[in-house]
Amino acid sequence: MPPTVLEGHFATPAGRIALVAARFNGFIVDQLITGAVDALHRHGVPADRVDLVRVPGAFEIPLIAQQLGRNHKYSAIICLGCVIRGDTDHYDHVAGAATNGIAQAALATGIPVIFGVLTCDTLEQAIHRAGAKAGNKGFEAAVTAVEMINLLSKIKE
Ligand code: INI
Repeated sequence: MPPTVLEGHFATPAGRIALVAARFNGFIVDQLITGAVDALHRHGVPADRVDLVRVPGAFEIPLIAQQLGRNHKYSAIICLGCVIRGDTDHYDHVAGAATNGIAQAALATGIPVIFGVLTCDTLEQAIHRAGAKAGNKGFEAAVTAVEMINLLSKIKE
């Protein structure tokens, strides 16, 4: 007897979706936003059900994601940013805080808080992941949000 498999489908999810996007490295992050909005639209979520919240940098994403999650207005929150390694260890602190904080926001609020933050060694790597050679991580983050909303609703049935 095979196990019962529970997984999220890609049907249009109910509710509003928030994008929390950093302004730092904005020319990359703007491409992630475009990808996320495109993926949501193609999964049946029109732009008027999407709110875009801008924050200064990736470091600021977790607090805002957590606050948005707490007000129960959104089915999912998609976090978008781009951290690029420099000459010092600043990168490690910003990327680490964003990564841990976003994971914590999901656990603290119980709603999907999706990690769409690029952490790259070079600008070229970031460009490749923002709509060039390596796809668009904003698009992928939005598809993950749709799957997770549907999975959460299924396991609550
Ligand atoms: N913020 C980013 O989103 N990406 C970066 O690459 C970055 N670097 O390299 O410094 C960055 N720094 C700013 C940081 O997120 C905060 O906005 C700032 O430290 C104020 O808290």
